[in-house]
Amino acid sequence: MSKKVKDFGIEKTLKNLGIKDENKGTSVGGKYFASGKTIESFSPVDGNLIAKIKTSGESDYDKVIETAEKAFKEFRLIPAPKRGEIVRQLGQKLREYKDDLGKLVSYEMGKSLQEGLGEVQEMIDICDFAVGVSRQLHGYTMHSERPGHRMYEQYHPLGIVGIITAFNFPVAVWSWNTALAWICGNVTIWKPSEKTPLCAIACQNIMNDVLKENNLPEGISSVLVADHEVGQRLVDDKRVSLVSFTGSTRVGRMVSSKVAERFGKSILELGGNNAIIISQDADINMSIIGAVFGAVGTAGQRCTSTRRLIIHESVYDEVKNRLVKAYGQLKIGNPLDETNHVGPLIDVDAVNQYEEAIKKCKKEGGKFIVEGEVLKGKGYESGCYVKPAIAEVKNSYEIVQHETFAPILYLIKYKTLEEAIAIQNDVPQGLSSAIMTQNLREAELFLSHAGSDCGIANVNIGTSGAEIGGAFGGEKETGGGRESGSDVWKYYMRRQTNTINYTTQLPLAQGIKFDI
Ligand code: UN1
Repeated sequence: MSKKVKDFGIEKTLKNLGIKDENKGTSVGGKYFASGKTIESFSPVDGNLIAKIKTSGESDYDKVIETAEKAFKEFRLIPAPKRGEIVRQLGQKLREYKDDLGKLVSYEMGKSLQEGLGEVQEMIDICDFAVGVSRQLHGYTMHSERPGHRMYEQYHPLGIVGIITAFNFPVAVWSWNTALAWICGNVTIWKPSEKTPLCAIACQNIMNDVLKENNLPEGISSVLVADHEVGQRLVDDKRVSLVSFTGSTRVGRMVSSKVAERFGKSILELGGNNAIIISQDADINMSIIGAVFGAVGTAGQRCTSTRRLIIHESVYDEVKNRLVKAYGQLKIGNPLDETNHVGPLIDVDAVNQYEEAIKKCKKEGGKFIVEGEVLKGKGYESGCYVKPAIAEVKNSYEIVQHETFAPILYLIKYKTLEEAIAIQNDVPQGLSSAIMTQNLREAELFLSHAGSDCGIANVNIGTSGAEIGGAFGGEKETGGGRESGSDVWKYYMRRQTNTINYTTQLPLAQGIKFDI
């Protein structure tokens, strides 16, 4: 471990979170298994090996599923508000571990410490939210068309919920799913990204304490650090009632069809290609802040990152010049150092994709007004640091239609708002969108049915940084799933309509007579 990183207290953080030099990749409650191959987690911050993990093998998988099935039989009998109490305790522990977990997220994934802490805050917030929802799992009551009958609907737990997450939000996405899945009476099995296994092990260690302190069955919470074949087993397994998948559109397409084939349920959070429209009536200061944070925050690796700016021709040059100036002031470096704005990409593969995208963009005619570059030299030894870039493009370029998980921002000029909205919608993805305007008519048109086709549409804020209270997700190739707030809990339950006859007759519906 380098001296620099020692200064940031990583060693202590790992110890506090129960991360050892060698870890076991499967944990069912407090029971650990590890019959698979060993993987290593390197930090993109300094390129150092953080720890080794012995992954889950074939035989571990069945043990996990069987323990989860057993736990479900018990857990579903616990009243929902009592399950909420378990989630409340998790939220409490996350408050205690916020600094450590936020720091681990920053060190293993590479996002800024502030964003790492923000991610843990999202976990705490979803726990609070889920505790409230645990007392509100309500269905409608309807008036029966038959006399002396009562009709209503209720929601029951599903069973095992499989959660497959990406590296970019290595802890929060688990919590959005688990907090709701648990209050709904389900048990969860988490298959985290192989790029951020230690974040997952740390979360599981925290949850293990909650389960132990409450004397609850171990199979309520499991983590499987394993390769994609084990992920595939979760997807194909009939015993897994719901698969919540966050990742690329390419993999999401396979997950979706495989789960549908066996009539399972899925929640898909796939790629985004998010734009901000900056109108002639925009507050330009706010627009610049929103655009820069949206494009370079998390080094452009959020699914909600701002990838396109659609700018009115009358303010185009002003916005462009101010962006160039703002990008010139960005400090790129160790994300644990709070004076830096931009940290590294997750790995060298991601750096290659960034370079590839720049090449493609230039080939299609894109004009870079802020050139991209892979940074070398002191502080950049991991090879994962890149310069955020800006290019003037046409929306129709193949590369602009594609989500590149890197800080490359595309500028597009427009004349009328209708044209801007058409450009904003003219991509395969439909996650997040925004308009910067002080004009009510423009804002309302953007939010209307003739406006943005995305799952998230904002006015005078950027595309990223969604609050947990709203339903999070998007349309088209983003997959149609919703996670976290609002009434999303319904995805984690099965719906049942009940009709009760409290008379001595058996009248049939639709006026049908059946006399014997
Ligand atoms: C993601 O990138 O997968 O809106 C999720 C945001 C965060 C969530 C992003 N709350 O940027």
